[in-house]
Amino acid sequence: MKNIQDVLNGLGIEANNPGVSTGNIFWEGGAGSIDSVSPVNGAIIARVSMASSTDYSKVVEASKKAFADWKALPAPKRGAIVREIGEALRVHKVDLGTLVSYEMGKSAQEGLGEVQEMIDICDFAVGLSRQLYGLTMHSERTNHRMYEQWHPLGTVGIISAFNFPVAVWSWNAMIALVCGNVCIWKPSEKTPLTAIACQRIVQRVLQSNGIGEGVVSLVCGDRSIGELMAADNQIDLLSATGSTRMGKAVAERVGSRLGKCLLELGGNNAIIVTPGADFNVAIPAIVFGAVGTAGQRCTSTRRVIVHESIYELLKTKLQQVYGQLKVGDPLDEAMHMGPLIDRQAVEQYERTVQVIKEAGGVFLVEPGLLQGKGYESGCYVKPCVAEMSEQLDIVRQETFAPILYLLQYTDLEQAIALQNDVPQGLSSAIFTLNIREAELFLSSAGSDCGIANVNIGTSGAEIGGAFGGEKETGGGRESGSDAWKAYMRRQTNTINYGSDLPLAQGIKFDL
Ligand code: UN1
Repeated sequence: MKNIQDVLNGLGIEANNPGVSTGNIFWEGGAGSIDSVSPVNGAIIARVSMASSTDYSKVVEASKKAFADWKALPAPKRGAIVREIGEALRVHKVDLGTLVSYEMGKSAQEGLGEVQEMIDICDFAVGLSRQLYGLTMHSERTNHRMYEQWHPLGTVGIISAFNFPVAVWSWNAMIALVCGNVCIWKPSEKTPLTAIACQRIVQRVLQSNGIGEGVVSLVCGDRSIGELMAADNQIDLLSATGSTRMGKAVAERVGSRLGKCLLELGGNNAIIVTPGADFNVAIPAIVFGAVGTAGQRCTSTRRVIVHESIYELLKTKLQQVYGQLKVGDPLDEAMHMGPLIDRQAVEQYERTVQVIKEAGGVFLVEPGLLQGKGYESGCYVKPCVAEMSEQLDIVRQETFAPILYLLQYTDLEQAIALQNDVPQGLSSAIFTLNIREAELFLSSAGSDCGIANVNIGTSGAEIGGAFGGEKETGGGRESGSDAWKAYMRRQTNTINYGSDLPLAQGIKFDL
């Protein structure tokens, strides 16, 4: 594993970092500064200055100026720039992945995986830049042609969360860019350094291609910057990832100006394990889903709904596997799980554990705070499993921590009802070798989530599909498939190449 100082040097991170950038130009924000603290060991990694409202206004102004030139560049040429960003990410993959692990706390493998996800979305976006297809329709009128085309929106604001500090930005930014938009990123205050590292990587690509200020901007700032974005008519689309509480505030504010937003909020993802499930795939899927990223993915597995006939067997297996899990320094490849993001997250974990106990939940794998050597940051907790006799309120809430709930079912309809009976609707899975069970789960009578998998866990989606979910998850779709349409405006065009003016619906209007 590389020395952290070398990683920071390789990414252009200094002791004090300007937190505002319009692409090539970086400047000190006027709203003080924050320290980025690693949950791995509690060390201050570096300092970042924060944007004031004046800084924000300057960035928006630059983005508005940049839009005219950027959208005039043919889409495949925009794609060629994104291709170079993908190449630059390949070069910096290890450094950026390591910084993701160090600043956020996810395992080294997951840090690398996150950068791979960025590279993949760049590749996807490059192909997409030649496939921003609209439909052609047959007009009901003689000598008329109808078609639709997709135009860029303008400035896309991106608010990202700490758990995927760089990948979720890239899903939005790379697609937005090939679609002809300019973008402004407000990263999580908990992970500003990975954002600065990305901006530096992009800066070099923009510079060498002579792309001016305002195409790709960064504003490190607190929630007041997010509020400015939500209220700002000049933000043509606001894509926000985070808690349901944040998403509701964004949706209300953006809605009141009839603006556009794209929300990717909380999940409360369940795996249904049927009597015929193959435990060799089900068990690792459950455990990776529950403890990967220390349970801090939107797609983390929070509930396992198990058929009564295999309940005891599954319990024993889970106990065995949890007993082997190693929690510690995520940069150490031998560890399965790193720390939570900060002590507030630990307090939330402890509060949830307390509520589970009070509600009569029985811990099959005990929770607890890890202390002593290697755990000095105070952010390490034990992944735990609680048996619940019913789906109580606490189970229906999303706690961003490695807490897994076990529930029993008797028939599949009941399991599906339990799985759907939560406010969130992001990801879901069933483990079965029975085609009737699988198809019922995937049918309209089955899972109500944006993602529904068979013999695959709830987390770890590929970029090629549209990512997002229903209900309190916010309804947005990002990443692959035709999610790009949210970043463009559709225009329907009807052209009359004849010398008469027939009206639609056969209406007569004689002069
Ligand atoms: C998130 O948790 O916000 O499917 C994103 C996954 C990842 C992305 C998760 N590819 O788990």
